[in-house]
Amino acid sequence: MLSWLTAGESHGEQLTGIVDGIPAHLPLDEEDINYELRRRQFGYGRGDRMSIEKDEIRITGGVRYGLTTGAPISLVLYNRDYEQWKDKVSITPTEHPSAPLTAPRPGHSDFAGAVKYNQNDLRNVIERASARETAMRTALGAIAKKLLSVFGIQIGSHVLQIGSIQTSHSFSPLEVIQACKIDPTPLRCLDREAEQKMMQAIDEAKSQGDTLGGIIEVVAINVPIGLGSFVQWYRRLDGRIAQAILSIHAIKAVGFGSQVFSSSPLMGSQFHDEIHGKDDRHIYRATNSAGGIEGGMSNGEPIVVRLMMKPLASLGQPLATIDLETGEKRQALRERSDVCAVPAAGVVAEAMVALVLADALVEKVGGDSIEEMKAHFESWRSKWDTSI
Ligand code: EPS
Repeated sequence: MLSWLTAGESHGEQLTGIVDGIPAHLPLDEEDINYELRRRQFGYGRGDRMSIEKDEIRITGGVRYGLTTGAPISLVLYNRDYEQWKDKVSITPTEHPSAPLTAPRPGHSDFAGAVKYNQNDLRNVIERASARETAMRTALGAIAKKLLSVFGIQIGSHVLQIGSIQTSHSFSPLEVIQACKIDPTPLRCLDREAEQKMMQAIDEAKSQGDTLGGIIEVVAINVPIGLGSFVQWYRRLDGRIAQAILSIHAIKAVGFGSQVFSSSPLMGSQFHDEIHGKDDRHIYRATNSAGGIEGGMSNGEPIVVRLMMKPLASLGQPLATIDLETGEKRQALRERSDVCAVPAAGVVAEAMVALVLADALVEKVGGDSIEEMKAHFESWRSKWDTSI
């Protein structure tokens, strides 16, 4: 229903994005997207690159006089760092190419990417594999968020753990959404005491030339019942969200509901969410262990997704590797890196969840214009209303 693609390299001239399938007449301006780009750039633990980049989108197609036209929407994001890298990433052949990089970094795409694409300079892998690409995903996700907001669906995220430091209690989806609307805290963590400790842990890791990962929770509220389907494996909403989340750089695990990474599994009778009714059409659950998805479909409860990010693989103190040209033992090449990008990954995960939910919504109540979509949405939702 919706399709989206990105192109461009980390230090190339620009990132490019296209999303196709957004209906006509959605109000959209560059600030809607820039707001999300600023959220992604922010966060304690980012490296020097973030002081170079000031991400600002250009919409180059699919919008006229502030409204989408139904055509593919194309986006451009310039890399400011390109000025310093022009020669190293030149599109045209150059007389003085930079020396090839041949010492793959463990944990990165370097080794398998070089073998797969028959590259003898790792730069040809690193540039596209870089997490810089998530800036464009965030921009595409901002358009999906704008579409979802017309139907009351809102998405937010917060940080639950960095390194070994965890938040001391959980927060409701509504609290998470509200917190995302006000000034962000340094790590986008709702437990201020834990956040201070997390910042200390980041400082310590930085002083040791090391990196830290963590756990993030993404929530979506007012998701209507019945997005996704149980009838084919590839239509299941949880499967679609999981694939989208795991495609984000450095994300190693994903699950649904607040129990998902818990070390003490509950009995079935404790785990599952009993069904209650307020009146004949307002069904609700007192608990949400399912994370808002049962049988591959949204069940009307908030969608709760948890994801685990590994510690970044670019280390100040590089690990052992083999030089692919000489076969000799070496230390992995040192690239400039962030110490911790967990808060930024939360914003990227919101974008990916938004794209999947927008895709599933268009599939369920699609139309070529917002007016058509709204009419389909209202007639379908009039049966059940679970909005909060
Ligand atoms: C990244 C390495 C760093 C990050 C970058 C992702 O970039 P550089 O090598 O230029 O210092 O800052 O992330 C971004 C540029 C971004 O916008 O998030 C990597 O190797 O993936």
